[in-house]
Amino acid sequence: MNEAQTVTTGGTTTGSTPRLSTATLDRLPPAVKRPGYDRAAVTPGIVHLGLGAFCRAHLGVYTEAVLESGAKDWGIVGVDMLSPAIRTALKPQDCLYTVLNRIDGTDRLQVIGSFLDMLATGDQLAEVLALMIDPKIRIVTLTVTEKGYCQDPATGTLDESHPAIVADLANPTVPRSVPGLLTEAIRLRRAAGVTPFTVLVCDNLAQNGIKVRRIVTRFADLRDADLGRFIADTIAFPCTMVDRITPATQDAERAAVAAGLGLEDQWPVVTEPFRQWVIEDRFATGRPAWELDGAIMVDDVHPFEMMKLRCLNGAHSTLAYLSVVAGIETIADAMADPYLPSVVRRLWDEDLIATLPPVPGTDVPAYTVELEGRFRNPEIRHRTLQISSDGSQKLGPRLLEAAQERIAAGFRPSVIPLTVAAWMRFLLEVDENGTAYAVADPMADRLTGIARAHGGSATDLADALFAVTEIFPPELVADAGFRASVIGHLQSLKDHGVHATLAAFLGGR
Ligand code: CS2
Repeated sequence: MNEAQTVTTGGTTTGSTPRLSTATLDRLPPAVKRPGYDRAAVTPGIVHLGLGAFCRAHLGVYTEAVLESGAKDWGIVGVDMLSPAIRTALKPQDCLYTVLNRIDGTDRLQVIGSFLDMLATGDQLAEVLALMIDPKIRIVTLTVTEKGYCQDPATGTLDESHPAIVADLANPTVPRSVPGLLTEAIRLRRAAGVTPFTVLVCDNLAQNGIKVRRIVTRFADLRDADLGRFIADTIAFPCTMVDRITPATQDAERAAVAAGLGLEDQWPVVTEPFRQWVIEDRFATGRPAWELDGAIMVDDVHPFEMMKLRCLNGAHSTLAYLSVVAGIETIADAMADPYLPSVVRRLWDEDLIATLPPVPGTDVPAYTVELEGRFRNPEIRHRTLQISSDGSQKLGPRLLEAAQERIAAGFRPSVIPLTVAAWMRFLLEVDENGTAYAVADPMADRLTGIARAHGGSATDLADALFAVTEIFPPELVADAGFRASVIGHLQSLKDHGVHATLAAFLGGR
C-alpha cells in the first residue's frame, strides 16, 4: 500500500482506538516522549515546503529540541505541495505525529509537536502565500526532492521548458512550482516591506543552496529582471547536508506505533537512530539553535555534502538498481546478499573516496564502515524500489560527476559503469523473476520508451540512453572506456543476470 492510500478522508477514523491529539496526549504511556513545552505559546518562525516522511524525522526532530529548550518563536508550518494527503491525515491530530526508532527490537517512540500547522498548496495557496509574507516567518526550509526544483539535472540550471515553469511564468501570481512559489512569496514580501526570509534547502543536491539560488534567480529574472537582481542581492540560500534514512511508512509500522501509544497515529515516521545535519551558518534574520541537538554549523558544507551524496546516496542507488533487477526488496536484504556488500565496498574504495576533499573531523573510510552498519539495519525496511525512483535526477550528483573526475585524473571508474548498466537494465520494467514494476521518474515516459525500442541490444540501448544529455554529460560518454564498460556490464546483466554478473565482476579483480 502506498502512503496516500492509507489516509482516511476528513480525519475521521472508524477504529475503536482513540486518535493522537492535544486532548489525548496525557493518555500516553510514560515511556513515550512527548512535548514538554507549551505548544500553545509557540509561534511559527519557519515555513517548510514538502511534507514527506524525511522532514518529519529530521527538521521536525531538531526543531523539537529547540522548542524544548524554551525557544518560543521557531514553530514550523508544513506545506504539502504534491497532495493534501499528509495535511489531511495530521490536522485532526493537531499536527502531532510519532517518530519510531527501533533499536535492537525495542521500540522508542517520540511524539513531535514542532509542526504547529499544516497546509496544502493545492487548495490553500492564498493562505500559504499570506503566511510566507508574515514577518514572523524568517526561514523557508525545503524537502521537495531533487525533481521538485524543476532543474535540468545535467547542468543544475532551471529547466525553462518544464511544464510547471511554463505555467508559472504565464500565471506567476498563482504558482504551482517551487521556484514559482518562492519567487512570488519573495515579491510579495518585498512589496509589503518585510525583511526577506532565508531559504534553507534540505535536499540531496550538490551545493544545494547555490544551485537553488541560481534556479530561483533565473525564474525571477524571466518574470522581471529587477526581481531577479533583488533575489540575487538580498536572499540567503545557505547550503546544507541532511542525513537520516527514513523509508515510506508501512501499515505494520502504523500498527506498532498504535500499540506503543495506545492511540492511533495515521501517519507516523519510522527512522534510523543516526541523524546528521551540517548547515552553512548564514542566516539573514536569525535561526533556531539547532546545534543544541547536534546540528553542525560550519562555514563550508561542501566536503560533508560530497561525502554523504556520493558515499551514502551513491551506494544506495547502486544497491537499488541491482536489487530491483534481481528481485531483492530492501536495502537490508541487499546487504545480506553474497555479492552486493562487496560491490558497495569497491564503489567506496575504488571510485568514491579518492574524489572527496578532506572532511573536517571525519575519517571517511570509517564513515563508510558506519554506512555499512546503517544499511544492514534490519529494523529499517527501506524498499529498493523506493530508492530507484528519479534516477534521471540522482545519477549525476551521486555518481556520474565522480566518474568524470576519476577519468580526468587518469583512472578508470570501477563500479560506477556497473551501476549505470544496472539502471539501464532497470528501465526494462521487469525483474529477473518476471515481475513487472513501474519506473518512477519525471523522465519515465521517455526513458522507458527508449528501453522498449532498443531493449533487444545492449549496445543500442546504451547508445540511445547515453544520448540523453539531461542525464549524461557529453564529456563522460565521449570516453570510450566508460562506454565499453557500461555496455559490457549491460550485456552481461541481460544475458546472465545480476548474480552471475557480480560474481564475474568481483572474481575478475
Ligand atoms: C535515498 C535517500 O531515496 C533515496 O534516494 O538515497 O532518501 C537517503 O535515504 C537519504 O538521503 C538518507 O539521508
